[in-house]
Amino acid sequence: MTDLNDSKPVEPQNADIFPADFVWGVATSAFQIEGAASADGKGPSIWDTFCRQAGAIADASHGDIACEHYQRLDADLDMIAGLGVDAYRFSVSWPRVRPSGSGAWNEPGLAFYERLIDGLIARGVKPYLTLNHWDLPQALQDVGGWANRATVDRFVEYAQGIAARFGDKLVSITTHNEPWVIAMLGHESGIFAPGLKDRKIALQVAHHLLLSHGLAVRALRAGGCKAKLGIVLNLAPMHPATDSPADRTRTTLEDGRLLRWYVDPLFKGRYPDDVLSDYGHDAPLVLDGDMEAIATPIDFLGVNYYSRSVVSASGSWDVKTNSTREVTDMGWEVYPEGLTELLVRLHRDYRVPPLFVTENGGAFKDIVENGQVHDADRTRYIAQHIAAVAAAMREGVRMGGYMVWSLMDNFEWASGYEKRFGIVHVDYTTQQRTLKDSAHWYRRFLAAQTSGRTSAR
Ligand code: IFM
Repeated sequence: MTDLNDSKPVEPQNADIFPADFVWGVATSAFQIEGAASADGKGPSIWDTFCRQAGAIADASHGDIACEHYQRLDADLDMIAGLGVDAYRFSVSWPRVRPSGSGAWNEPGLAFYERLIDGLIARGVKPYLTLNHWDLPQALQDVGGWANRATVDRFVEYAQGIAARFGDKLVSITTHNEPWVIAMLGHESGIFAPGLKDRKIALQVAHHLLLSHGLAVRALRAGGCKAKLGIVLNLAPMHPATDSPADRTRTTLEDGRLLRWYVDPLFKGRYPDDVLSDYGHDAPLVLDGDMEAIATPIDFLGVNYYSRSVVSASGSWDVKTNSTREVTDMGWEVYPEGLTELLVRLHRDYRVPPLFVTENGGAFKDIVENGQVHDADRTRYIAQHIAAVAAAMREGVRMGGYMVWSLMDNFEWASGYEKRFGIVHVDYTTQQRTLKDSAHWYRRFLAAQTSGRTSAR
């Protein structure tokens, strides 16, 4: 399966492991690719605002143009279909469809997503929609953003509006992408929008995100929505740097902050006691009924996996000096067995519905040579992680699908356009798309899967 030689066909060695209905996909998000930041009535999002803050983005860039996906929709849909994927995971820009986050809806914005969804279906690709991939309408931030409980109600209305318009056509709706990132990077460290630095606010934001997720799922179900409903978390196994009690204790706490703080409420209806007591006065205000709402059953859990974390009480473990592994351009250690470990743990410790790897991929430095990008590092990364999913399935984990992050190079948040995760290269001057070797490999791998499925029947 990890045959990376372009000239040889990829052997479908996993055709017996991945069932015929296993969903293979590619993923993107609205702000990172669409551009058209103020076209056709779109309102500003918190990321439009954040990008204007001096020093916020490494290359001082923004999302005004990005990959011009808004203007190049049809060609991009052809490109997606050409990869042979089953599904495309994309997000809706809330301020494109409801510019102020409340009040009037914006028909041209809705029409764009209608074309996207219909275009996918016409090409035989399943639409997997995410409601919130971080681009909150700025108008809602102006009245407190996710720290304001009223935003929970606005989100439920937004979810209902999208489901009413597109619900019948969608295979899957994700409420939030990576609530930990929104809460902690956006409100505690402040390195992401909206750029606040207050842990108490961050934890209230995390609670409101989880609450809005649960209430939206309830509302969509009550409205008869047929799409599968779930949430996507960024997770990583945490390993202690040494066997010392201090490192191990710290690892348990960090695991609680990243994983258990989200997975326990979703599947056990409570926050973990050890983390709650560590947060002390910063713990969020939780009202009667909130935890029951958060634990509303879901149809799938999405896992975004990139690497493990190694934790030392003193903060002294550094990937560059301590790891013998390959490291991506983000400085993240390539650690595929961590994905198996994580999926198996979720399966064993929680009553989880089918799991999807909703994002997985690597940023590597790419060189375009004669219209080709020989990204053996990225290809290897993806192949190793698909093998890690297969290993989890062999241990009994119920897996629904796997999606590469990302379809194409795009705006990598605080890193701007300097980091490239795409299996398709984007020349930001000409907007030319070039399939990298990893895209060709993925296409061949999927074709081999399909023929494996066909011949197995
Ligand atoms: O680009 C991001 C994506 O938006 C969310 N998950 C992680 C990716 C890589 O950093």
